[in-house]
Amino acid sequence: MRWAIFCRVIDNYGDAGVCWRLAADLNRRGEDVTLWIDRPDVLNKLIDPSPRKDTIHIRPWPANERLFELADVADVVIEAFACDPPAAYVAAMSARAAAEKAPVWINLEYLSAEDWVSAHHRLPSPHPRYPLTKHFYFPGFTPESGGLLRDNDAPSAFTDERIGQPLRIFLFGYEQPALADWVRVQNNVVLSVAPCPLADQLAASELDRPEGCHVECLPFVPQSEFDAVLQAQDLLFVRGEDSFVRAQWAAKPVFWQIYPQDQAAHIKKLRAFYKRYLNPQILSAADRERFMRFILAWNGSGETALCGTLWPGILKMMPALQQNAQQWRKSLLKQTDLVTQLRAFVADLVK
Ligand code: TRH
Repeated sequence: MRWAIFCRVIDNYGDAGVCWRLAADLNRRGEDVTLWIDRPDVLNKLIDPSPRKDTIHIRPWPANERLFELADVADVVIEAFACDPPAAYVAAMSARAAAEKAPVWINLEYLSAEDWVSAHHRLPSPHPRYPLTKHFYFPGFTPESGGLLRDNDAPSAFTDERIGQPLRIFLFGYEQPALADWVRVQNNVVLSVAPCPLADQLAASELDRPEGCHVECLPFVPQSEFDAVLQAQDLLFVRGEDSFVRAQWAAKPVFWQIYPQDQAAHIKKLRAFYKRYLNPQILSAADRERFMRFILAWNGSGETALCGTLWPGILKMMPALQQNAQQWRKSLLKQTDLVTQLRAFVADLVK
């Protein structure tokens, strides 16, 4: 079938990152995919510069006056993150529905671990004016959700205890007020920082960095090489949505800086995730409580100084956090991945 994915980049890389990963996974499974994106420049940073092996058609977001024929309309339209496909395209979808058969219209939502997700997953929403129905698709961490993008099951090369070797910590985040408090207590570590505000903060002269805290600035690598970067680390400080999911597949302790939202909606999402992630069979109540205080402060909900004072206690939890990360990945592998579920859902809808 012909799939069309519509993607508007709000900011950062994640909107493009998720859509590219989705397009590539669908394409690898033999689907004919067109990705309409308003920021091809952002996408180009994610795509391998070498000749591409995929057959994905990348299209810049259509000009407003552009009209579409019935034949231009895909069989499956994926509206990523409620981005509103071009009006002319939706009108052509409606014309196709009237003339032959309505295309499947899926609204792919942002990933959330909150409980309400599964009750909304796959819900239909009839269009107010056109003979079209949009279905909501919610990724998630439970079998009742739409699952997670999992384009490779590469077993995580679990770095065993490299006694005495510096701890390797990956950093990819947003502006971080707690960074100075946290860096101050680092010792015998290598901070591998990706291009992001943290790299600039670490480079600032006024930041007092202990002798034993080394910084390695990483280049921005194509998405296909991103997993390997994560595999080479011991701890993963990630952000947003896609790097956050890749860190879970890497089966290393995940320190998530969630994309900030107003009215602290993001803190609810953060808590919902860690409630599932921190396994009571592996981490004591005291450990879980300490970890939550740290991660809340890392996400601006708590004193930034806590990121310094709590860190030694987090380090003591490391073996349990590593076991927790392995166990979490095993549990995620039990659920069907997003693209398998999505294709099955679409197959049901086109019957
Ligand atoms: O860049 P982000 O902060 O994107 C965010 C989130 O998607 C969030 O959900 C959304 O609301 C907001 O944008 C508008 O974080 P994220 O999701 O991790 O996306 C980063 C992408 O960049 C991801 O696909 C991994 C990729 N990446 C590389 O390919 N190479 C790199 O070197 C790095 C650092 C990232």
